[in-house]
Amino acid sequence: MKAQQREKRMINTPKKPEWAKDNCKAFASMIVPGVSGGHDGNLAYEKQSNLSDHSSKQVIRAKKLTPDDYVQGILNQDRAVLGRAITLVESHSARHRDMAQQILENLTPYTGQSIRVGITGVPGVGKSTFIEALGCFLLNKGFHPAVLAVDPSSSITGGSILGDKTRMEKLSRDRRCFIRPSPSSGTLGGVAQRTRETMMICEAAGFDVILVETVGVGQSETSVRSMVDFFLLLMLANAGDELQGIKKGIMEMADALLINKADGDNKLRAESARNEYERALHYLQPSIEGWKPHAHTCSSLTGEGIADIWAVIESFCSKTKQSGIFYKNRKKQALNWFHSLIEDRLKTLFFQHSAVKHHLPKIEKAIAEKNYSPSSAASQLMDHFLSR
Ligand SMILES: Nc1nc2c(ncn2[C@@H]2O[C@H](COP(=O)(O)OP(=O)(O)O)[C@@H](O)[C@H]2O)c(=O)[nH]1
Ligand SMILES: [Mg+2]
Repeated sequence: MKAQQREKRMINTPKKPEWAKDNCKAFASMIVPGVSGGHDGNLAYEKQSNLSDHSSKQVIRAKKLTPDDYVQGILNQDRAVLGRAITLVESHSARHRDMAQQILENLTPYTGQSIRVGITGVPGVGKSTFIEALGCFLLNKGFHPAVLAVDPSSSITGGSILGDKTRMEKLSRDRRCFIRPSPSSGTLGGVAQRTRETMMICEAAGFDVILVETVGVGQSETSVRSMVDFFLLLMLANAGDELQGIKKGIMEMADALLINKADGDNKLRAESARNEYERALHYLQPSIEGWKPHAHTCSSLTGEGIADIWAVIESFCSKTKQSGIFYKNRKKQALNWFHSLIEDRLKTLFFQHSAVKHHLPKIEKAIAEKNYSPSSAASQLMDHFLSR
């Protein structure tokens, strides 16, 4: 009876899960009593013999893992620990984040050995199909690819890469490959940060090619560019003018252009588009010092051109490693990441400050009504922040 009352109370009391963001109020479900054991990345299903019957029924009890357990599990390529470590990285709970930081800190010496490739292009260009083709090619060559995504819109779409798993059928079934959907909520900065951390964990677990797909349209290209060695832009032959317009800025970030769907009737068109893009590239500033981007064609459906584009990526790596640019870029990326983390944290600290929260609405109103100049308003708010 007592247990029933407790259960009823739990069901009727809305509860915000620990991993949720502070400002999140609404939840579609409530916490209901479940099996014993916690949530925070607990692994290890401890088998317990059933007391009363002879069936092989097992009670699943989660065992808490220490940061050391996580580190060892990841280094031992234990996929269950890997998945749980990533869940920890993606959590919004301060306790989980602290633990994740500790794990990442210990894993740092084991990271950085992979080739990091970013893949971008408009929706429908064939990114996921291309990743399936390239991933299978890499598996055959003895690599262990991991596929990640940066998709700030996935809180709306529900994690696009999951839907994409149908396009990555072979890869998602292969145990040598690891596919992780984008973290399901947060700002672009937050999503990108978690993807970076997930990338580090994957590297420590022995994945040697990390393929990062940009899913959201817009700024995710810039964040993916800033976390990969090689940035590949997939394009279509015969794309409309307005599409090419959008692409100019992104074209400047790319280390290679790849006209996809060069098959069947489209093959000739793809070839002439390649020539056109090759001319356009001539006028653009290369993104990486000492590397001249070129346009290529491929068919992710037939696999034609996949080996060639991998050869381009390998040649990029060997050339830039030889010149030292590869390592210089990695260092630059790490420093930029560090600075953007500091900026993010300061910003959060500022806007969460009680005096700032108190004065902000009045000051904003005064600016809107032109009673106050934005610069003196900013100074005043800063004084409030620093005074306490
Ligand atoms: N003919 C042809 N179709 C392709 C090729 N690559 C992708 N597609 C098709 O294009 C559509 C969109 O592909 P998808 O990989 O989901 O694109 P994404 O949105 O960029 O990830 C699908 O119907 C694919 O089958 C290709 O190389 N050739
Ligand atoms: Mg896709």
